[in-house]
Amino acid sequence: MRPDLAEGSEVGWLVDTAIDIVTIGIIVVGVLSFIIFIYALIRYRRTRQPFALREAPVWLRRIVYLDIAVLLFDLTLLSFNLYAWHEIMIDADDQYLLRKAQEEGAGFVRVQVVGRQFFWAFIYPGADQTFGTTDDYTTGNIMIVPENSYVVVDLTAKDVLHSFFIPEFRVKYDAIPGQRTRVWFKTTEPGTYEIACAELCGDKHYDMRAVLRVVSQEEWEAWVARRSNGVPGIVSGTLHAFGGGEHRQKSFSSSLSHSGSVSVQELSAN
Ligand SMILES: [Cu+2]
Repeated sequence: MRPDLAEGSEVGWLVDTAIDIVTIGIIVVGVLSFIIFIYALIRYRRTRQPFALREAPVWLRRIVYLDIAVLLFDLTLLSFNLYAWHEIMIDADDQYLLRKAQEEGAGFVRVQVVGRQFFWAFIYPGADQTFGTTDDYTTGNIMIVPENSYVVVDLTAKDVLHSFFIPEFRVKYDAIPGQRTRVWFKTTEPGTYEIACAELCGDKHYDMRAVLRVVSQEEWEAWVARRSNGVPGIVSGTLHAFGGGEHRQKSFSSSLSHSGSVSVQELSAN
């Protein structure tokens, strides 16, 4: 029905199910409507029924049952979507997610994400867990997060509208200049995923993509320790196999300074 896409986040099924309900609903309603339409075209064609009926035949009046079915479908869709919306957007403030992480023994990570023409910068709060201090560090076009963790993304843009899109995590949210938006996901296992920009933001929009690397807890801790010790933030990585069966490989090296300027170098692309 929808393209088969690996699922990296634990709440992705809410988005998938909402899409499935809509898809199944419109197929059922669409097919039923066409059957009735085609039946009416044949049964009431001019040679058989030269004059308009003054009243609908009895069976046709009962079509009201279809209305009831549509109403039930709408209620199903509405209640499921409200539930998904509540789970993903309303209930999920930082305190709630932090509590959940503690209960489940999962990690909790906060990352600031800045979109600009045409790359993504990821700012980490450092060992003190506070943004805006000297031990913050930034990566360009590569986002690193630990496995089995709640990741809260604080999102903004420097120049124009961008949209932070991680297909495998069913995450897509606007990055707006001058505003902070917030989105979160929960990682499961280590893996490498694509981050894209889903808002036409200029002539290199197509190239505004980054890599999301979900790493093991040990790798994560080692990385945080290295960064927090003031080691110049150089991150490199290789991205294998974007979705869609097409195999691509890209190597990145991104460096940054503590003032927050980021340079990203694409080492090779094929
Ligand atoms: Cu963009």
